[in-house]
Amino acid sequence: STRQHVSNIQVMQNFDRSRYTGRWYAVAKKDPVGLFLLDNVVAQFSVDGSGKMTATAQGRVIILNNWEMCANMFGTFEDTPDPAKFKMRYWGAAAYLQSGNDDHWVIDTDYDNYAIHYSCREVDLDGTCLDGYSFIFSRHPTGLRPEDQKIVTDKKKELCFLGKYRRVSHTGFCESS
Ligand code: FEN
Repeated sequence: STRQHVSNIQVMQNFDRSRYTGRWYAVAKKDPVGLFLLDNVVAQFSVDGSGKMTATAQGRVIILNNWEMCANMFGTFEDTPDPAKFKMRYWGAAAYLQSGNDDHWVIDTDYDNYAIHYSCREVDLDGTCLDGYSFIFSRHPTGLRPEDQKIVTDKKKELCFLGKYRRVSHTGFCESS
């Protein structure tokens, strides 16, 4: 397969942010370089009265001295001319969590079962993605339905992240907080 130019990646057509609201369970992720969420990742998207999208995310992290913590992250989204492409400013509830500003693209979703998210942080001189991350989300805590798995595999190939995803386990670690 050929390497994909970030600018050529197809995103969700006519993305409808209100249908995207609510809870999404990460079932797989491709990690970026550096600090991130380990597992038990659950995201919650909202749209406020003025139509602005916001989100929260939880996930397990291991900080100094092997302390397991549940990280509570917040994100606000800035619109772009493409309705499926956002700029996300994110930060953590705790000071030790890194904050940043990432692209946030919705590649594909049926709103009711699966969603494929993509974020390239660093584009190489040749236009391909050098460092980025991606989440496969499900509405179901049990994972993707068999009928959605082929769609997701095809999209992973398009993003050139096939084989780089890891399953995200849900052990209930973040459920008490
Ligand atoms: C996303 C969608 C919903 C909203 C948000 C999302 C992105 C979350 C990100 C999390 C980053 C976590 C970090 C953790 C960290 C896309 C799910 C907001 C981008 C950076 C450590 C680990 C160890 C340590 C310090 C900090 O900072 N972890 O010692």
